[in-house]
Amino acid sequence: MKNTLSQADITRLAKQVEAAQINAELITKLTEEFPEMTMADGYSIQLALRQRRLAREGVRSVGWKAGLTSKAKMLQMGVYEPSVGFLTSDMARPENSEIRTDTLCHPRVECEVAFVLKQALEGPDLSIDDVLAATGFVLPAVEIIDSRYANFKFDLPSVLADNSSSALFVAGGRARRPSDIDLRTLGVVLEKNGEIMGMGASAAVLGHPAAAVARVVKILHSLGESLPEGSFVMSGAITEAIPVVAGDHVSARFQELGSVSMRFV
Ligand code: OOG
Ligand code: MG
Repeated sequence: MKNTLSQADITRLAKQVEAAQINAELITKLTEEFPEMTMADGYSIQLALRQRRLAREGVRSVGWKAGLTSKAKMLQMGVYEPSVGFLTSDMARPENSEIRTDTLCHPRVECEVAFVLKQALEGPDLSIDDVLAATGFVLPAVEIIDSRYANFKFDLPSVLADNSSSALFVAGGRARRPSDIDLRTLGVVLEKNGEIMGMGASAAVLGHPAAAVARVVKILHSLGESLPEGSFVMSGAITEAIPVVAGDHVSARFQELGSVSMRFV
């Protein structure tokens, strides 16, 4: 991957995205100012953003998320390359809690299988079995994504710089050992206000959600990062993301893993 931006521009753009995230303000795609921006530039901005986040009082790293790992998501966003984004402790919300929408631009919810690692993972070429062997348990999760770009429209370098649209996440349901269930064939139903908005099966995510975790590790390897023991990794949305507004109640029901619910206020 090739970088085209100077360190000064990376820092300036990271501050610009950070301000948009904090103030829930939309910005224009970074590629309008820098049309030559590459994936490597996008990730350099994301890593600078992460350093700034981790420097805040009380914030610690929780793990990473995969993005754009299902056909439904790729088609919805028009971006056909899986990505990663970082997850920090300030992004976590409890199950069944009220989630404020006034701190977000235009939130959407996604249902994802989350992995919690009992062993570190590192390297460019891990298999599904490597990931499963290192997984302590899996959990159902909902990611609340929120692009800082107008109309949720972006290109790959711009969305990477915006931490792959990550905002908040809720994990819950029932923790299961990966050896006790077939992680490839889990059905999921996403409901908003009691109405079914999306449904799918976990194989929608790169054929197996553990393949998405292997992809996260491969991307992190190229960035000089890895997953330490204890990492929480979300494997990417199984269905399309669904917009939410104040007043909405969301439940993601997963076969074998129980459900995760929240209310938006
Ligand atoms: C990018 C993030 C995608 C997923 O699970 O596919 C993502 C976006 O759609 O805004 O988190
Ligand atoms: Mg997601």
